[in-house]
Amino acid sequence: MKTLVIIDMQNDFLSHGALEVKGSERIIPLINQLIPLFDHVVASQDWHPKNHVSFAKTHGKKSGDSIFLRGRWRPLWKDHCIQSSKGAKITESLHQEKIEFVAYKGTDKKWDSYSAFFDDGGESTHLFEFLKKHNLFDLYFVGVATEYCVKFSVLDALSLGFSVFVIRDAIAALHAGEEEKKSLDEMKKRGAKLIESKDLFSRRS
Ligand code: VGL
Ligand code: ZN
Repeated sequence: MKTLVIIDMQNDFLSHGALEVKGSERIIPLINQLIPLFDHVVASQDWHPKNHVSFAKTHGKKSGDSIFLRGRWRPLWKDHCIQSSKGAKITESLHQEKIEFVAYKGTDKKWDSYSAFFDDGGESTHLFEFLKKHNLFDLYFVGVATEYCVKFSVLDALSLGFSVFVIRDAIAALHAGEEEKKSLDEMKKRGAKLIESKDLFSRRS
C-alpha cells in the first residue's frame, strides 16, 4: 500500500524560520492535494534538545562552520527545531489529520539525525518498525530539505528494502543548485524513482 512520508514540514524550515528552506511554502498546498491520494501518511519532525551537537553555538562556532566529529566533517546550524518550541511544530497550514505516525529525530544531544529512520549513533526512530508492522513497503517522499533529511531518509529507506519514490515537485532544497542536483542524482542512482505529482494525479483520473 502506498504511504506518503512527509519530511520535516516544520515552522523553522519555512519562511521566517531559523533555517528557512526557500520554496518550502510553495510545496504545502501540493502536499495537501497529495494526501487524499494515499492509503497511509507518516511524518518526521526534527526534534532537538537545547545545546544539541548540530548547533554552532554548542561549540562556540558560527552557523556555516563545520566540525570534524566521529570520522567526518559535519555542518553546524543555527539553533532550530528545539523540542516543544513553535519552530519545531509542523506548520498549521499542512493537513495533519491523516498522519498516523511521527518519527522524532535528532532527539539525542550527542547525535544528529538527517535520516527519519536512524540517528548517527544507529538509534531507531521506530519509523521502520511502524512501516514493517503495517506492511507498508511503497514509500513516496515529500518535504524538506532535499540534500539533508530527504536524501538521507531516502537512502536509508532504499537500504532497508523499501520501494522508494521521490515526488520531485513536492520537495525543496536548502541550497538549490549543484548540491540539490547531486543529491537527486545520488538518490536516483541508488534506486529511488523520481516522479512528478502530476504522475499521481493523472493515474487517478
Ligand atoms: C535538516 C539541517 C539540520 C533537514 C535538519 O530537515 O533537512 N537540515 N537539521
Ligand atoms: Zn536539525
